[in-house]
Amino acid sequence: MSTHAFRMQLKPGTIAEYRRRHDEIWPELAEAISAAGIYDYSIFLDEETLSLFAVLKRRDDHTSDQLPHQPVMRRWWDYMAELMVVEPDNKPVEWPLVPLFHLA
Ligand code: RM4
Repeated sequence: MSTHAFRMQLKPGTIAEYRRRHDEIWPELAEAISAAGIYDYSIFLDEETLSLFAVLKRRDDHTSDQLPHQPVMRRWWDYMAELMVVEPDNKPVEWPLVPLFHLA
């Protein structure tokens, strides 16, 4: 297992809608994420900057590289694109976060 973290960015005025859509996350998307070996996945919001901090765990045999090729992932990204800063193909821009400290 390893912990992976990255930052994403919301567009102004989207917090409530972003939260609502995640409260109602599509079961088939949750299943695809879980089948890729990802678990304990949280997203935190900095209300001042609208930065989103994603923190998740990946099994050693995870296949998260394959997730962008899954139709359900692409549908979700298309659906979320109006709320987030995205790449030209609607994948959210992900800025890496560097691990600095961990107290187990
Ligand atoms: C986020 C973003 C991420 C996805 C989560 C579930 O808004 O689309 O890529 O992993 O939702």
